[in-house]
Amino acid sequence: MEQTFLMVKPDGVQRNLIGEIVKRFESKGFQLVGAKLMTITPDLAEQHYAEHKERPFFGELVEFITSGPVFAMAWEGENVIAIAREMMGKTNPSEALPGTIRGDYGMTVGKNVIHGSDSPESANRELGLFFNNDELSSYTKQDTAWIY
Ligand code: IDP
Repeated sequence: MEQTFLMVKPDGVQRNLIGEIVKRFESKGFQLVGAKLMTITPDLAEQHYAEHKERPFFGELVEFITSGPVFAMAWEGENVIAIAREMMGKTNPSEALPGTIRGDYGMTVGKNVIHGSDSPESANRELGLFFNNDELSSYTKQDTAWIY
């Protein structure tokens, strides 16, 4: 079963959106396998966003993502990486469709509420950056047979 890394960013935590966001992925049928409230260090932020190191907004991005606690999550399910990206909506909330998380709750690209891995490679890398193996639970939920 595929896994992805999702994270409620500091703006989402401050705006009391943790529950709403968890609810959307639970209701869809995905399974939570790990989660924690944490404050990202500058070092972890730079590793997480390494692909953007040369971009003009990199400093701003690192400053923002370390500015308060985030809610880091590992989710599991068929095709969860791509489907979670669809549920998040476009990077710029002004282009994100209503019904998506960014479309419903975001206003600017700098404060777009949620992060989600964009490929199996980044999911693997990001899960490894944020979680130790013993923080992820492998378990069978009773409703699985009613979802697949
Ligand atoms: P994604 O989060 O949808 O995968 P990426 O292109 O990987 O989008 O960008 C990472 C994050 O960097 C975005 O979620 C957004 O918060 C921030 N970002 C992207 N472009 C800009 C920009 O032009 N100005 C400020 N922040 C940006």
